[in-house]
Amino acid sequence: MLPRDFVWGVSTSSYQIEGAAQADGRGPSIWDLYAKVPGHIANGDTGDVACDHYHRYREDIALMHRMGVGAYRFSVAWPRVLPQGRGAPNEAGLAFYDRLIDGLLAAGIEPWLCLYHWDLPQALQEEGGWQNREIAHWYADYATLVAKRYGDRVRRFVTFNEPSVFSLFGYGLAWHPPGMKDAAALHQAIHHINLAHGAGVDAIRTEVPRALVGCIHNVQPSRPLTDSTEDAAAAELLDAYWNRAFPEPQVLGHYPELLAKRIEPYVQAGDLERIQRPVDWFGVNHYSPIFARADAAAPLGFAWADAPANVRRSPIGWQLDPEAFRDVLIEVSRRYGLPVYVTENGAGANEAPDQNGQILDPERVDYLKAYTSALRDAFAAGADVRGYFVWALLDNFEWGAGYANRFGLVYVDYPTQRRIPKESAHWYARLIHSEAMRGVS
Ligand code: IFM
Repeated sequence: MLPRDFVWGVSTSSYQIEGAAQADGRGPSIWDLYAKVPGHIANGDTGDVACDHYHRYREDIALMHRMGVGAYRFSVAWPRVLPQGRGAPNEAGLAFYDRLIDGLLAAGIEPWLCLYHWDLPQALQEEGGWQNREIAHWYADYATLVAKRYGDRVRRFVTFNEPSVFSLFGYGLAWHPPGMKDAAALHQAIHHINLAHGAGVDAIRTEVPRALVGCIHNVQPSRPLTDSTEDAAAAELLDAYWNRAFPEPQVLGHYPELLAKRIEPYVQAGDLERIQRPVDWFGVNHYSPIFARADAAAPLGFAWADAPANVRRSPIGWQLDPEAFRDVLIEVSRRYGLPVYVTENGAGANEAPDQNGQILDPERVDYLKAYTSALRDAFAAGADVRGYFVWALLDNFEWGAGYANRFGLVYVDYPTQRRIPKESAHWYARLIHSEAMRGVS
């Protein structure tokens, strides 16, 4: 049985839901520019309006309140509070997160504040972005600003969401901004993100001694596409970039063996101590296993592969394997020795309202049932799992897929911005309610 204080939450991120891209002095982010380039995003979608959460956050808090969630993980848009990435803060942007945090607390929902979910200020990209070592200082200053402002009300701070995704997709595979396929740039970025994490942990602790700080890592088994030895080596390398390049230096104080030599040119004396700062918990995002195949022509020597047709897959083609989730939780808990929170898990689909205007999403309900049951199995096997957040509260801007792939518990009718809780939202509310009622007579 899960502990009584187990946290049941939902997650979102700034660029994916806020919209209001030019409101109240927000500066441009790398995603604003990248999304506008034809061919980058399905259907030419952008995050300009998204779910208009910037104006509708009260309604969104009410939705969470009705669902009964205990915690909400959101991210602060760095360019909304520091339009140039550093220098003068934007009071109107800061005030938005005051309103959001106050609204959450009034509804009895704990805010989990993430500092970085990929929307780097464009002004910093123009100075080299994650390739510039100075960014660790820019990031620490930003972390200080945010911690100082909200630390009286927020205790849970996240330095980064999925650093391996935005680094590999942005610098290795050219699927995200800055759209590069350059091994050296990727290795440089990995190291500077790790330095920023360490500097950010220190900055948050200086401002908020009671803070509980963590970083969120996607952890997913990396599988070879075929039985060939080349594909096996490709999967091992993808595993190093995807599952290890960040948690190992941050928590264990070293880079994975397969990457150490590649990153070495960017490492200065004392850097690993700067990176390995004490954290309070470990965030795991997990959806499915991932696949790799050898590709001698690719800058990294491997290519990302779609899940093969002979495995069970979700409507958007991701492998369904709850046992892999269970094993990941057991392994992460053992390996890193920190309390584990599942900060994202959920299912993508392309559903639409039925003739009664209801959203029936049985595949998502089945997914959530299977994955929460796997989580219980991991806990029973000794994994120190303390919370679970569904991705996502709302349908939202799903990066390269635009609005085509829906992950929300709540459906968003984009033309009207009407929110409709799906069958899965009702299921999640019942689960939370029954957990809360456990042992209450
Ligand atoms: O939407 C993303 C989120 O931004 C990061 N983790 C995976 C989700 C689904 O693809």
